This record gives sequence, C-alpha cells and structure tokens, in this order.
Amino acid sequence: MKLFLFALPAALLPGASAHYIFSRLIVNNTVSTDFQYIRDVSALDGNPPMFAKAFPIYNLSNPDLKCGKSAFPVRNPSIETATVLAGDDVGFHLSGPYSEGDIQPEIFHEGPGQVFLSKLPVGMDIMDYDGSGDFFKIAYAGPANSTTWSLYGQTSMNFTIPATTPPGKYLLRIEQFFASSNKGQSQWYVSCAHVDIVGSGGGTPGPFIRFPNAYKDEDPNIWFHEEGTNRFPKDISGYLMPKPDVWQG
Ligand SMILES: *[C@@H]1O[C@H](CO)[C@@H](O)[C@H](O)[C@H]1NC(C)=O
Ligand SMILES: *[C@@H]1O[C@H](CO)[C@@H](O)[C@H](O)[C@H]1NC(C)=O
Ligand SMILES: *[C@@H]1O[C@H](CO)[C@@H](O)[C@H](O)[C@H]1NC(C)=O
Ligand SMILES: *[C@@H]1O[C@H](CO)[C@@H](O)[C@H](O)[C@H]1NC(C)=O
Ligand SMILES: [Cu+2]
Repeated sequence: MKLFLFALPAALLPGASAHYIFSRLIVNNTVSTDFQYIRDVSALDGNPPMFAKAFPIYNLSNPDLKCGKSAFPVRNPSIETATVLAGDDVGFHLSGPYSEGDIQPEIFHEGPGQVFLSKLPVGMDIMDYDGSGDFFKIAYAGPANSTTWSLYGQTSMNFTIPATTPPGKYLLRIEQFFASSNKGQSQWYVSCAHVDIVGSGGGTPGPFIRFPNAYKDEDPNIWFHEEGTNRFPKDISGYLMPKPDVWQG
C-alpha cells in the first residue's frame, strides 16, 4: 500500500493518508516554522517538496536513523538553537499541508512515538555533532487503549523536558514508527532539533542507547504481529515499549 503510493504522481496523493515529517518544534506554546530549529532532510525527486521530504526510513541499520534522511552534515545552516526551560512542555509538530488546498498531514502510521536527548560533546559546536553519541529517552507515547495508538490522528507529539535535565545544548530527537506486522517493513519518521536546556539540573540521565542499530527487525515491538501471522494484534494494549526505559528526571 505504501509502496504503491510512491508510484503515484504527488498531486494525486491524499495528504492525510500519506507520509509525514516532523519539521516544526513547539516551544513556549508556539509552533516554529519548518526547519527553524529542526535539521532539514533530503527529498526524493518530486513535488511538492515537503511531501518529497516526508518519505520514511525502512532500514534499521541506516545511519540516517540518527537524525533523519541525510540530515548530517547539517543542510540548513540557518538552523537556530531553541532555548527551552527544563520542566516545560514542548513538542514535535508535523509540517503544514504539502501544497495549496491540501489538508494538514496527521500522524497516520500505527505505532509508538519516542523522544530522546543527546548532550553535545564537550568543546563541540552543535553544527558538528552527528548524533552518534549516547541518547536517553524522555518520552514515550504507546497505545491509548486496546484499539488506538495515542498519537494516531494527531499533528504533534507533545512531552515534558524533565525538570532536572542537566543544562546545556542537546540534540532533541523524535522517532515515530509504523510497527509493521510484516517483518522488515517498519517505517521510521525521525527528526532532530537543536535545543539549549536551561534550569538548575541536578539529575543523572540514563539508561542510554545509540542509533542506528538500536533495534532488530525481529524484535516484537518492531515486528508487531499475531503469532504465526502477518496481522496486527487485534488488541494492541499488550504492546511493550522498546528499550530503554524513560528517564523520569
Ligand atoms: C500540543 O501543544 C500545542 C501547543 O501548546 C497545543 O496547541 C496542542 O493542542 C497540543 N496537542 C495535544 C495533543 O495536546
Ligand atoms: C541497510 O543499511 C546498511 C547500512 O547502510 C546496509 O549495509 C544494508 O545493505 C542495508 N540493507 C538493505 C536491505 O538495504
Ligand atoms: C521560551 O521562553 C523562555 C523564557 O521566557 C525564553 O528564555 C526562551 O528564549 C523561549 N524560547 C523560544 C524558542 O522562544
Ligand atoms: C480508544 O481511544 C480512542 C482515542 O482516544 C477513542 O476514540 C476510542 O473510542 C477508544 N476505544 C476504546 C475501545 O476505548
Ligand atoms: Cu507512510
């Protein structure tokens, strides 16, 4: 179905039921412009350009799982670093409609969303950080109930920066993925923002994980299926969050 959509001229694509990209950061209850604070990504050939940027990553070993499709070296030198107060609510918002008259994309793929932080290595400029270091998880959005994922149909994933996060510059990374019932067909929507977290700190983040290769195609929370079939479980509430645990701050 998704591969079939790729074959259609972009003009025929229904905006709400195609792919999507988290290109806008929400800080201080304000939605930024596209790639103001988020690393820009490469586009497939085609129009509209934002739709061409919205295609997913399929391969769990792809280095692009760090921050998005060819997001490093940083493609948008005008990217800004958002100052964020520890303890505040922020969010990753999808792009606007792909073209005039199109409808607002929504989080359409059934699966969880997770948000991570990776502290900028000492002495490095954030423009030079590729995201190969340690990340800790600060937010998870799984099933809302037995039939519906909590992010399904939303236009953003909102979450709280833990109040005791040590101050400093970080890559703030979202991954939202289609936990496919067909092995090897998971779809990954990944973006990274540049943030400067301010606050009194005091916490000790962890546990850590690195990207890519954080997961395997056969993991039950990546290949989410009824035993012995290629079907999604009828009851999704048994879905288990991928490791590691969320750092609570
Ligand atoms: C996410 O935050 C934005 C900005 O504060 C808000 O408008 C939106 O309603 C929030 N979304 C959800 C699902 O809470
Ligand atoms: C997945 O990506 C890795 C690393 O780039 C590459 O070696 C491998 O061939 C890719 N696998 C597929 C199926 O494309
Ligand atoms: C959010 O508000 C704080 C406190 O007023 C401010 O220091 C910070 O620059 C604001 N961040 C953005 C991205 O607007
Ligand atoms: C599950 O949650 C969704 C979204 O909140 C809601 O629309 C739906 O009615 C709920 N379904 C059940 C079985 O509770
Ligand atoms: Cu898609």
